[in-house]
Amino acid sequence: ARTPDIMVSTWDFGAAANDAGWAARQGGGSALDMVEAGGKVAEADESNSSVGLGGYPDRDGRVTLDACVMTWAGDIGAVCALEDVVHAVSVARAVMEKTPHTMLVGAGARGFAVDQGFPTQNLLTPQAEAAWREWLRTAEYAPRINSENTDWRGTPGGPGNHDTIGLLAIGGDDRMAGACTTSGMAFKMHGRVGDSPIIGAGLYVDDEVGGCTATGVGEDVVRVTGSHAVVEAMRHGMDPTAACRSVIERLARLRGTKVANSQVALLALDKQGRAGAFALQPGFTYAVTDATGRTRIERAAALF
Ligand code: SD4
Repeated sequence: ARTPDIMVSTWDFGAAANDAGWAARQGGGSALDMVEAGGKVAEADESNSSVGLGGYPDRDGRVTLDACVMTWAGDIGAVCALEDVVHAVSVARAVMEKTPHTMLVGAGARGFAVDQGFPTQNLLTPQAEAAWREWLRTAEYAPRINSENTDWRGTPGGPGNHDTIGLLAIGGDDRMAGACTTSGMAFKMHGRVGDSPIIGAGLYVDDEVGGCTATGVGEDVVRVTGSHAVVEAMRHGMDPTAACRSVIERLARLRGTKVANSQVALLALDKQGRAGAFALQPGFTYAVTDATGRTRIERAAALF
């Protein structure tokens, strides 16, 4: 029997993304259309300081976006350090659909996007610029993941619930797709790339098994190729929550006290339509929209 439509995405603001994804599905869109539509909502939302427009810049004041997409067929596309183009998820999709390659970075990604007709704009909002200038005053230009005065995202005061968005959907044709899009760590070194555009780390989809997406400290997600590890755990029989938990526990064993103040959260959806998540730290939430079209916010359990 086919799995009813379902869509999940990271954090509370995933609810608005899921609404857009659901509308895309209602309009006859595929699972890929669902996750792209959802990612675009977060990218266009200026109040989200970790994705797209309004994303906090790197330490040189440049907003650089990372994104990827993956389909049921194993098609993948990604962009890293994309500047001046808000819909990084759509550029990632274009890399997948319009090039023989799977990843474009920096100036090459921007040039490709412009050639494809994507509009350019300044992504640094006054609010993000003010946050960066404030950071410059005290941070001594030192890139850092955690400190006593910043939250685990490196953001002074912390953006609360605002973070990278990862999305997974099963569309009416019973096929799964996923997307992940971010502006990365606030005030990172120029050129730094985290997990979000890395297939296997920030996102992985296997249509036989299910998919996973990650948020949090990208450096730590990459260490365990978090999303692929979760999918493999599900392949060997774990449910989504247990699979996410097993990978978080493995990261904690591997890194010990080095991850004591870091956040990594994993969100998985299996091919039966079961969603689950697990995080290093408490506070990770995700949005689930089920076949009735209703969205609920779930709170993940955490190791610490
Ligand atoms: C990264 N995982 O670039 C992303 C960022 C994130 O704001 O989730 N935090 O490491």
